[in-house]
Amino acid sequence: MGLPAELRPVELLPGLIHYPGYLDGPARCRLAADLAARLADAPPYRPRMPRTGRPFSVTMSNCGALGWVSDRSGYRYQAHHPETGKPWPAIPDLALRAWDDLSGYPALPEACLVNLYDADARMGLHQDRDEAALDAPVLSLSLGASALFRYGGPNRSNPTRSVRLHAGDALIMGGAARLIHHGIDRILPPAPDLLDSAEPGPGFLPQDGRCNLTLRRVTRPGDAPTA
Ligand code: MD3
Ligand code: FE
Repeated sequence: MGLPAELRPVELLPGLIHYPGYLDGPARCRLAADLAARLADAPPYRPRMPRTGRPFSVTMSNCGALGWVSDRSGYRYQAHHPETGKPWPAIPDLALRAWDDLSGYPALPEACLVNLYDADARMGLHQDRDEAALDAPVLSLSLGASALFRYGGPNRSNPTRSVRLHAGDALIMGGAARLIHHGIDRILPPAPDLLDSAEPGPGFLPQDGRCNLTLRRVTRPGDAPTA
């Protein structure tokens, strides 16, 4: 017996592990409710690309001691919301538990980036390398609409593949996969056969929208925090 086939972890690449349906319905519901409260305190805002100032198609917020932000001056981690100036709210407990369960990393995550996609939003192919703790994996949790996730290799020219990410899926990117290129090609429309049983939206998501949480260790454990 063991796990049903659709719940078995799949190693997409060495270090890139997909856990389909990692969060069950009640867990997704609780995480969404937690998140709704956090986002009331730290409202999603629309980041801009460095230099050009071009707006992202996703909106973002963060939880945790440090949040990832982007504006005309660049990408960085900072302790305060760029619009309210307030510290980011705490990382939802369920997300911390998932980190404990899946990361294998001996320190807590410091950042939980919240990406909100409407049906037309996407995220171009990029690497995550703004963290000093590149020995720590990145953990992603998906809520809401499904998405087509694309992943390649450490060089932009490496071949890419894609996989669908659904609500409740977890993805861990560590080791050899930590610096691979990746992105979200598109948000998928709700499956017609599931329309009746579709989960009620968590409130903060637009119709047919998607939410992704990425948990990261930013500083190397033991390093003095920077001002
Ligand atoms: C592979 N987010 O926030 S999560 C991001 O669904 C980001 O919102 C996407 O890429 C999203 O930076 C993809 C999956 C993911 C996250 C981080 C990774 C894959 C990764 C870091 C390294 C390699
Ligand atoms: Fe990324």
